[in-house]
Amino acid sequence: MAGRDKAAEQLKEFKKTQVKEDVLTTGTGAPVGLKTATMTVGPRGPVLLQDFVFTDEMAHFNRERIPERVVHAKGAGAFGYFECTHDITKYTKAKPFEFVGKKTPLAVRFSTVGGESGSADTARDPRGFAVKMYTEEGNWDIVGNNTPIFFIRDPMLFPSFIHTQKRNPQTHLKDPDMFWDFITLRPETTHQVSFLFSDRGTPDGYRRMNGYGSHTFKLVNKEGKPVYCKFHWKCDQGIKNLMSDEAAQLATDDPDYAIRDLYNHISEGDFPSWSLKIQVMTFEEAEKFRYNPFDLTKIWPQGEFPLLPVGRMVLNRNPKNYFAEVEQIAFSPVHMIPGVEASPDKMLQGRLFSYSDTHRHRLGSNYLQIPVNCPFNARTKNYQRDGPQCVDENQGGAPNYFPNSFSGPVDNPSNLESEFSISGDVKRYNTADEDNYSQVGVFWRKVLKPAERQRLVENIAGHAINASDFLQKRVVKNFSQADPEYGRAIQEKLDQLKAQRKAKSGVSAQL
Ligand code: HDE
Repeated sequence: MAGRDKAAEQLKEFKKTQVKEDVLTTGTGAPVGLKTATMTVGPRGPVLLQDFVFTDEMAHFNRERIPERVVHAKGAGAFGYFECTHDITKYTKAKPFEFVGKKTPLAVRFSTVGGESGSADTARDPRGFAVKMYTEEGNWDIVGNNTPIFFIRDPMLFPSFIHTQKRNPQTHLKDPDMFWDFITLRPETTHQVSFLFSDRGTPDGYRRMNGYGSHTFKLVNKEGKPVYCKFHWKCDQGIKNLMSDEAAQLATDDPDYAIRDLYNHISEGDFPSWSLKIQVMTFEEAEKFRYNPFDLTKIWPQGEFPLLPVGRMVLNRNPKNYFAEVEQIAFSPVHMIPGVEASPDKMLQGRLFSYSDTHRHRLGSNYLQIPVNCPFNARTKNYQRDGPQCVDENQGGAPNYFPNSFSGPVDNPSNLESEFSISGDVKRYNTADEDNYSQVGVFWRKVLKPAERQRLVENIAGHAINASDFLQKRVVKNFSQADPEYGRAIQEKLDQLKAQRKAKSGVSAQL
């Protein structure tokens, strides 16, 4: 029918693939005689407990929901491949970069961050950009965002920060006081907040945005030599953002706008792609660098650390089943492969613990056996056994202890991580004042065009106007420290909005 897109036609497409209808069964595979009526004593009930067709269905329904992700609950997934286009073997022995032309299968999940699983896709929010490559040496996840930076630089603050983006514990409403209180008490957030309230805070779907590994990682080559690196996924479709009013309109007209856009484009054979680029910093350069190169609130200037081309990611398959392949996909920054290692970045280190921990809670301790998470291009051979929902062959008769004399899997020093030395006094270092404003000033003055600066100011003021007066003062003070003009413009807009509100309430008082 005219006007119906691929997503709307999905069930008809399914029907075409069915040569004849399947026989309906219970969960145990027994054929069902009548699906529309319970088994009762007489036409008015009661229902018999022996009705397995009913209890089997109902008991499963009662357990359909697993916990949604505590952040990044709403998302879209797709599958495809990564193709290496440039030789970077001098930096890394990681399998996807083994030779030019090599293709590695992958899965991607894009997401919003703060909203629940039913929230609107066009909300002002960072976007998750998580990639899982199924390599011959295990699964490698780059679990990034559409921003090269983040709000905080110490993982201790993450749960509190997220609470301020979510709902007030009493009102169950989003709370501008919570939001701006935290943001202005922790000024290291200023850089990412400026990004968030700029046009890039409302991307036009998931196909029109960049992705970033964001953290500093280590690449290690065959000789065991490491360098530091950052990953950039540059959108081949070109970046496109929604204006605030368009985003707000779509939130009511089509809250699933980004999921639908991705699904339809892939269904129609218009496969989105991203070019992978890296920045490289040697250990010597890192040692001498003028600020902490592991600080996630700062970028590495591209003038000093140019982007090097590496390859291309293409998404050419939609999920066959959303729950199986997207809701259950489990990314973790700790899922690394030989040739890619962690840097000392505290935020990355915090995440190395957090993700697999949440998966064990959300999906169970055998989450790596779920097909979409299973490293199908490698083979899992280890000494882990049993646990809830063990659904593979549980490594059969192989020994379950190490070392052993019965040909169980063995380790090999060629797979050892690179060595590094580190020293320092053990203590809790307060990082609150580690230059929170220089790069924000550059963003304001050099990156944004005048019209973009104006929209940024309008977006910040339009949100902060709903916070308490003392917080509005702190907002102005905070952004003034990045650039006096930035703060002044926010103050001016706040005054304007206040005057408008006053005039409006005056008019309604006269009515
Ligand atoms: Fe996450 N984050 N995060 N995050 N994150 C999760 O993992 C966490 C951070 C990101 O599509 C959770 O499976 C901590 C930065 C993406 O499934 C959780 C810290 C970046 C996704 C978690 C951060 C991200 C998540 C929630 C600070 C970009 C969605 C459910 C130390 C570089 C992945 C889950 C998907 C999801 C923890 C900060 C990206 C709770 C502790 C920085 C794309 O584990």
